[in-house]
Amino acid sequence: MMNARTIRVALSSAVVLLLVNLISAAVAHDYALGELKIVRPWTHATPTGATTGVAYMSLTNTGSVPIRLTGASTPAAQRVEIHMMSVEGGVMRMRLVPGFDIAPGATVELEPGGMHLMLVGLNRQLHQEDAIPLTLAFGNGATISIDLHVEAIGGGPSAHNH
Ligand SMILES: [Cu+2]
Repeated sequence: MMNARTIRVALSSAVVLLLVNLISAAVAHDYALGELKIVRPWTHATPTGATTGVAYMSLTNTGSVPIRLTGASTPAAQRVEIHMMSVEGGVMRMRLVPGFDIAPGATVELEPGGMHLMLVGLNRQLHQEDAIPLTLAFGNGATISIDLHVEAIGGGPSAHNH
């Protein structure tokens, strides 16, 4: 039987565990590949039957030469496309691009309403709190495998429709 003291001990170890989890989650969200920093890669949870997902992250080039993202892939989808957003006649449209440069010292934000990675032909549902592996490929031939953290469903870019 638990008395007040054992409950307190149990509670404080739960708090410690929570902190440890929060810290490792924060660390796990950032990656580095040479001079490139990849911060907070994430995606939205998807409803049942969804065929596409969208991934976002922040890419910073801390080096002195441009870094070009040339593609991405994930076991969770048939392919990953790089999409730009543009406004044509007052309507937001997505445009497929083969890649983009991150200039020296620059940060490129992949974010709702802006540039993003489109997970086309999802072969599984993306559940909140899951980690979805994603491989990024660069112009110099380098690749890095990262995890997309799956955030809650909704709150996504309203202009995003497929
Ligand atoms: Cu798109």
